[in-house]
Amino acid sequence: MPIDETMITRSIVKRAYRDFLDHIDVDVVIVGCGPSALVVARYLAQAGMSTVIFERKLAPGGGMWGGGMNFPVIVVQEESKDLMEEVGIPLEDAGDGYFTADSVQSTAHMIAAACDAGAMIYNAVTVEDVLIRDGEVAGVVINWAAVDHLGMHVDPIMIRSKYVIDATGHDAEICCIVQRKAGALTTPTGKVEGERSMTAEVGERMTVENTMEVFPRLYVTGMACNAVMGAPRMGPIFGGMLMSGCKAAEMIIARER
Ligand code: 48F
Repeated sequence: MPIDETMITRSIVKRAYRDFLDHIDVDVVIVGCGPSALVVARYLAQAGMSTVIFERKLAPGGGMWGGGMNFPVIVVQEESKDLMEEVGIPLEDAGDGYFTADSVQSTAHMIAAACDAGAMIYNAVTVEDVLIRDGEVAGVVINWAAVDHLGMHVDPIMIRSKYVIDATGHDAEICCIVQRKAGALTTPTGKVEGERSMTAEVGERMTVENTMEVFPRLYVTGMACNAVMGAPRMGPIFGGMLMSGCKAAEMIIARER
């Protein structure tokens, strides 16, 4: 068939505008697209909630691609094995309740599963602020990551949502913004407490325990939970990240019932 270049352009622009218009007012915005975001997005989309992820980098997947020090292998523990297997990730039994997976294969499967469930992922988009209405988080303010990167003076645009999830990892960026601009979080000091040094066992447990609503309609998942609550990091064991995403989805779905 003869190829018309303008048909390529027209097809991209038509579909991109249609999809973007569908994601301006949604149930859930997830900021950051690491492993915890991919789990929570999949469950929320499966539950019928309109769910959009904004990820600053070109590649969604956060810190999962790199395995441990770029050896492309991650570890999960027995309790989170199902969350890997249900999206078709092959696991190897490493003994004593530990399992390994290829980090690239795992990330690819998790991204595909979130998209297949109906979650929309926008890559190369930075969330730079939130909307606050009546003391609650009510959406986010976004811009192209390239605009942010180049320091161009271009005003952002706004997305409305019933819930925002901070899945930005170690920096807990959205919680930092909310604490600075909107008031106290439900942390001991009302502020982001800051992540503590590596203790894998405690870090894994606390990530799940710290998965919560930290400001009205702002939830936190994954590594950001420990950054916000002052708990340790845990390195390339990923069960806590996955279980945290699962818990955040359960909390929001239960609230919607
Ligand atoms: O850090 P990250 O992978 O999130 P996570 O789900 O997983 C943590 C693990 O990867 C690892 C670990 C495992 O034990 O400790 O670190 O908590 O992914 C966070 C994503 O958020 C993006 C960032 O580029 C990364 O891909 N991000 C951060 N801030 C913003 C953002 C922002 N303001 N707007 C958009 N994306």
